[in-house]
Amino acid sequence: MPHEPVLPSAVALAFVAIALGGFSPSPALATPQDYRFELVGKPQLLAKKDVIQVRLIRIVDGKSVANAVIFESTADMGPAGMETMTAPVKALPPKAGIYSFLVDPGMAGVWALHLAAKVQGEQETIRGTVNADLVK
Ligand SMILES: [Cu+2]
Repeated sequence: MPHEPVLPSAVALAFVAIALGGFSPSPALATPQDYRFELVGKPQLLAKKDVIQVRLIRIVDGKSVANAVIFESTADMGPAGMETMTAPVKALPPKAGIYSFLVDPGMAGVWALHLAAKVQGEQETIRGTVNADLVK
């Protein structure tokens, strides 16, 4: 029986371990370890309101999470230096990993959409923010 070389696969595994372990998320992420929210496309106008679409990305594999429950969504103009200016946000039904929010901005400009989500198998709440340029 030929001698099976085990070394190559062991080396490959070690590389994977180093690649995963060496990953350090940027300090700007609201959820330090595993996830981030990402804007999808440009916000769309709908009856003088804006529809913002986001995806929740699992950083380690870059895949979008389709079964998150986003239970909190707020908007403010923090990115434009107006933290106290808020806007009503209505969550729309999610579709294929895309989470949509209807925002009624008091003025045009860059708005922050703050989100809090529960993901199956994760103990902690996932929090994040996306900035979106909204029109009025
Ligand atoms: Cu403002």
